[in-house]
Amino acid sequence: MTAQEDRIADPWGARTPYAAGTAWPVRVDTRLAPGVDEDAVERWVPSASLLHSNGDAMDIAVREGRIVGVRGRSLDRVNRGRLGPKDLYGWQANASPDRLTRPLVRRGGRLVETDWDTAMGLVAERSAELLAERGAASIGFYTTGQLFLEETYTLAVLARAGIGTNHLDGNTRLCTATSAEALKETFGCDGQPGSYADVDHADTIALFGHNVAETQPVLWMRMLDRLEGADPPRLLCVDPRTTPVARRADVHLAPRPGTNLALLNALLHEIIRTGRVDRRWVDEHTVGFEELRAAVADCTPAWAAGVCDVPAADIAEAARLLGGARRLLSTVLQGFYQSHQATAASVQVNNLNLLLGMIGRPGAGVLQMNGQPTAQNTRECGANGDLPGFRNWENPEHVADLARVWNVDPETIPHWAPPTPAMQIFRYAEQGSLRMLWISGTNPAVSLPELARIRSILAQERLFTVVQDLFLTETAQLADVVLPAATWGEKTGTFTNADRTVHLSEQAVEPPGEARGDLDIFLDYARRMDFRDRTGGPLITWHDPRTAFAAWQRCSAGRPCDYTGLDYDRLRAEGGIPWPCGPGAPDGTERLYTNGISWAAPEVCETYGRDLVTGGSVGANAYRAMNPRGRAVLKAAEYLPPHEEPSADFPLRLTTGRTIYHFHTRTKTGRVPELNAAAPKMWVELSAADAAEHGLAEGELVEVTTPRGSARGTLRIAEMRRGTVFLPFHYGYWDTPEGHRPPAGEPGRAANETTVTDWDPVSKQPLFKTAAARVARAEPGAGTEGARR
Ligand SMILES: Nc1nc2c(c(=O)[nH]1)N[C@H]1C(S)=C(S)[C@@H](COP(=O)(O)OP(=O)(O)OC[C@H]3O[C@@H](n4cnc5c(=O)[nH]c(N)nc54)[C@H](O)[C@@H]3O)O[C@H]1N2
Ligand SMILES: Nc1nc2c(c(=O)[nH]1)N[C@H]1C(S)=C(S)[C@@H](COP(=O)(O)OP(=O)(O)OC[C@H]3O[C@@H](n4cnc5c(=O)[nH]c(N)nc54)[C@H](O)[C@@H]3O)O[C@H]1N2
Ligand SMILES: [Mo]
Repeated sequence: MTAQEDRIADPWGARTPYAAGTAWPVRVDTRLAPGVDEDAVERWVPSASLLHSNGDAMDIAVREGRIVGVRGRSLDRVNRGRLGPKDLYGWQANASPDRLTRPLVRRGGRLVETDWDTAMGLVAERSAELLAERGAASIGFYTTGQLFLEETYTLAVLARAGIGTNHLDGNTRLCTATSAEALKETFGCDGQPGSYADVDHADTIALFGHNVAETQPVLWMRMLDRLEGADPPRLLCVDPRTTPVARRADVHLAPRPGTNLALLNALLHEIIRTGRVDRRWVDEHTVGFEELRAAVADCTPAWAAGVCDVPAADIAEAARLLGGARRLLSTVLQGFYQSHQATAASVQVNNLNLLLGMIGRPGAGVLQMNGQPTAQNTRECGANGDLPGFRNWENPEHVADLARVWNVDPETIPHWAPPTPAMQIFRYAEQGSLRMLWISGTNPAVSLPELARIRSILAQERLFTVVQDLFLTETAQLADVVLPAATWGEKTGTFTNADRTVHLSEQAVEPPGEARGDLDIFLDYARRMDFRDRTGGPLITWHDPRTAFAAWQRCSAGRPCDYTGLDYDRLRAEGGIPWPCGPGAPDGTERLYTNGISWAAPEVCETYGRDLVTGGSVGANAYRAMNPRGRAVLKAAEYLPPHEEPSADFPLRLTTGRTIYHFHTRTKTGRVPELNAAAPKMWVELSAADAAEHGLAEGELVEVTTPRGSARGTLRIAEMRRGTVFLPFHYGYWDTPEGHRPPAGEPGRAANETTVTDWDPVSKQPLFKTAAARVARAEPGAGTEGARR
């Protein structure tokens, strides 16, 4: 492409069609600042995108100490040179004039600038006081799926073995907790079975609650290129909205939000009834078939049609499409993960592929997708729900092994209960047992459900809040200490995408002002706290990205996510490499389970599992009895209706999600002119029929209300199922006069003013995709919508 092609208007660019089983052609996408051409670039620095989970590899263009653009890396296995709109334009956010450049501390109710020593001194002092007076459980850490592996691992070590708190979780709990949990329930262990290369071979691709066109546009380019080549795959889309994916699908099922499990149970029923099960494969590699068969015996398409409001004939057709596949690639994302039976429904997608024997060979795989760029690292480093290296907190030998790696007493590492999930950490803060919360790389004052509650928790006097961010976000405005962080392009580290591909991202330019890399900040804290191991040496022995990476390699050695065969030089030269990469797999591993199931045996599994309906633990003994040989577990679950069903007062079903142009709370994309202009204002989506019934017209200011609160936006009439209202969750308040909340006494615009404090019982992921709501024309004049931008 030419450097300045308009990829806002044409997000996926030109097609490069290819046939099944052939290599995806290269297409190099470039974007440079106006007036800069490739010859004027002084250095190209290897990196990958930090604005979604796809891991699009790119080189950062540098001139005169500034980032002046990006170019896709043609050799990389993930993108072969392609970039999406956020990749192409997003780098401009780094140079925003309102980056934080100095630490801030709250004095007399106001945040004022200070130096690093004062700010970090305060954080360390407060930590030490709380440790002495109230113990480790009074301190919590809420981190992200957007830091580098080296940073996340360091945080996990200092929180779990330094402070000794169980209260460490990521915003990955909002994001891919269900991905991890669904993989653990089925395969005994986290780790993506499939590979993006499966797109090259699949004859059927099924997307479950996954708007890949907008959320991993480069992966969608790969699918589009297959669709336009010889032997195109057939496409199934399950989404209540007519997304770009739905438009290209051979079969589009648009279920009522929150009924995924009923639909999947019916698909499984049909697969079994029509004799499509690969019995040899199932007998050899799985346990639980008879239980699953019994559980779905009554789940006919006619039954599911009533629950999901999808024609029974369409369900039967989808089952035929899936059952007739020879190479089926299934993907799952937030339409499933952010629902009340999230894990139960996502596990049924695993079951679908397992019943058909569609795992571990080219084109036959499951992608329980990640969302954030480094969510995989948050999980594998033990900052989100598990111990580092996919160790099982319920298995004393795994805890002892981790204690050996860290040279600490096993009792130092909290393992009396599962690591505390984020929603529970906020509950402890609300109740007052948690007195310090260190938030890094996430903006909960916009992204958590029920924002009025979250704001009141964060604003409490008794809670000492530390926020580590690039900008003065809604959350930072409620903090006691704000630490200015360096980000992508300004620091070095590695991260791992949704198909286990590890990329190196190197420092290209200096961070603004006094901003410091997250690793530096954590290491500074560890030094001040003087954390020690069992023999009196420093707990944290590393001092920079390379040595942190080496420490993680020791922790990952022999584990499913083995990184021992990787190093920075190799990643720089070769581009992305998928783990495990170590003895036995020196060049990395394209897909897992090519030789049967490997990490489900009772001694090695990451979890003994949970009941999919209640979330209750299975326990070691029951697991051993059920799965002594370590096969994949076919777990069944009964459908239950969403907790908040429509009523006379709230007749619509509310669901929320994303647009291609913005990333989350827009701290980066809202500061990029092209991306911001593409979607500058909060909006509300309704079907034409619902809009007409309410007497509402396109472009009107409307208000969506649930029992929690209201959000306002401009009405967009969209193709979607009747009775559903959709809100993008990107719009908070940082660019409004109020800064962090709606104007006093008035409705806000953030989707999460309306969402509910509730979660999936198994993965503990909050429900952003099911609630009951009503819509009305907004009173003129009021509200933050329309303010400034
Ligand atoms: N442009 C862009 N890309 C991103 C991000 C971003 O903010 N912007 N964020 C990244 C992150 S962290 C994540 S987690 C991913 C998320 O990526 P996706 O999961 O693809 O995105 P969402 O829009 O949250 O939800 C996907 C779809 O679920 C549908 N849906 C809603 N309710 C239901 C339901 O009950 N059942 C079914 N089957 N579908 C339902 C919605 O209509 C929506 O189209 O995107 C990543 N990529
Ligand atoms: N209603 C609704 N709510 C949702 C969702 C939904 O679909 N609907 N999706 C959920 C999902 S899947 C996700 S992932 C979350 C995302 O929610 P958040 O994590 O709150 O969203 P972000 O805007 O990505 O926040 C990341 C913050 O980290 C900062 N940051 C970026 N890079 C760095 C860095 O290198 N270092 C540091 N220290 N800070 C950095 C950014 O400026 C930003 O403030 O939202 C969840 N909330
Ligand atoms: Mo996410």
